[in-house]
Amino acid sequence: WTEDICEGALILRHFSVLHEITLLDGIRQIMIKHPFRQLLTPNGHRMSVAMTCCGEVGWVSDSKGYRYSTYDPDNGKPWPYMPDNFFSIAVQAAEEAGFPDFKPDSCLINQYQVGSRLSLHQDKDEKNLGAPIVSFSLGIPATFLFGGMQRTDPVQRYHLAHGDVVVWGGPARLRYHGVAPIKEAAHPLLGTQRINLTFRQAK
Ligand code: MD5
Ligand code: FE
Repeated sequence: WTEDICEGALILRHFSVLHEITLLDGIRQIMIKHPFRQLLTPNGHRMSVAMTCCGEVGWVSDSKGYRYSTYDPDNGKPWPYMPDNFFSIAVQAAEEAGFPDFKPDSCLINQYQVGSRLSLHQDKDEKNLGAPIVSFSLGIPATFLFGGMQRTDPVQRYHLAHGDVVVWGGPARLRYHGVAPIKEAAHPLLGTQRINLTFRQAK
């Protein structure tokens, strides 16, 4: 079922459960050539979340800043092709949420271990801010922090479990958000990690 967060944002509970094997197999193949790595922020802090990408462009961070890049700065190789079934599952979720024209060209794959967190930020490096971001949660649960248009605005908390998909568009697209430190837990397929996939129209 669906749960409204605000105008433009909603949770499709359990949406990707029936696609879990497809998603995990795709992630495994991407990881072989482009392993998860903890990037440095422009301030020189190592992120607690580890990342990799697929699609035409991938999100990267280093001392030069945040940006989308056509290649993995770790090894100079282009990002792996976004699997066709990833693309169609993300498009289907966006449609269900009321965004019929979503054409993702980038998928950021975030790996959270117990204790990993993502501090409040806005996603604004994408060229097309009119397009939504479609986010898939797999593995152990997280508390998602949903703030306002200012970093200091109060946050609402949402529990995101394996299979939940969130679509962030319209006026929600530029809200501050983050992930609280992941609590110890285990998932039968993923063990003690959470994986989040975010599909974006970044180019
Ligand atoms: C996560 N990832 O759970 C989240 C899910 C990221 C990130 O935040 O940047 O990789 S995506 C949540 C999101 C995207 C765009 C807008 C909003 C939330 N929002 O308005 O709250 O790893
Ligand atoms: Fe974000």
